[in-house]
Amino acid sequence: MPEVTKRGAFVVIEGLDRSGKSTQCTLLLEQLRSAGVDVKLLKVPDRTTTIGKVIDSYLRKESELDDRAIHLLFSANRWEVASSIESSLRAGTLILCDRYAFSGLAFSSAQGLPYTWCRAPDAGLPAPDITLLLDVSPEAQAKRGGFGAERYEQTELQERVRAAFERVGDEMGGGGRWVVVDADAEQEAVARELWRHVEPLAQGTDEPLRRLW
Ligand code: T5A
Ligand code: NA
Repeated sequence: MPEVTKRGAFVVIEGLDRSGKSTQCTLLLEQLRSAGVDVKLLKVPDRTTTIGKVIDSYLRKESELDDRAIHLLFSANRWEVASSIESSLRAGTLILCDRYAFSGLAFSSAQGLPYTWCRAPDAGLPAPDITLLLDVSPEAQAKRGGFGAERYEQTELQERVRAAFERVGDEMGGGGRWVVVDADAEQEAVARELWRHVEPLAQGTDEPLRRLW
């Protein structure tokens, strides 16, 4: 058996609601698989776990929770998968994740919780090698199927979330680890742009796995 020298890359797709994350994750998954890459797709929140079910009920407006309580549950829902992300990466599997801690920071700080408080519970999670932020304009977002059904899907809040993502991006700095992609474009154009950034990581990376933040 060949020795595994590179670990798998950790790729995160972030963005506003309806920015096309799930659509693009599916396309990327197919493209990676047809390139022979060992890849696993994750999604946070994972609504199937015990914690995820509480989150799901809150998002569907079937229950109420304090803003801080729901923030901590979103974070706990990531910690539930942290060790399996890490072991997959070490085994050479590419992890593609639909949303991550940046959503937690952007959505909760947009609701008015202090930014540094919001960051704290995710400190120590595996850090992505690249985060691709799908940036959709409020006009394009409102036109997309299903917008408005869930709790955070209001234009004014999404504008604050968009500004919060900008702050997160500024603090993540350069180095190609945070990339803003125009998600108003057609699906195929967005997919091509994502592939341009993901392809160089498809065969793994020699970089040590970092932690947030
Ligand atoms: N949240 C999440 C927090 O507050 N804290 C946290 O820590 C985390 C992790 C649920 C909510 O939870 C919040 C953020 C969210 O408000 P979710 O389950 O990921 O998060 O739900 P959504 O983000 O709403 O995910 P969606 O699946 O609804 O949206 P996607 O995945 O961005 O968009 P997608 O691909 O489903 O596409 C939406 C529609 O647009 C069309 C699609 O066909 C579909 O109809 N579309 C396009 N149309 C035109 N042009 C394109 N390029 C298009 N791409 C897709
Ligand atoms: Na949604």
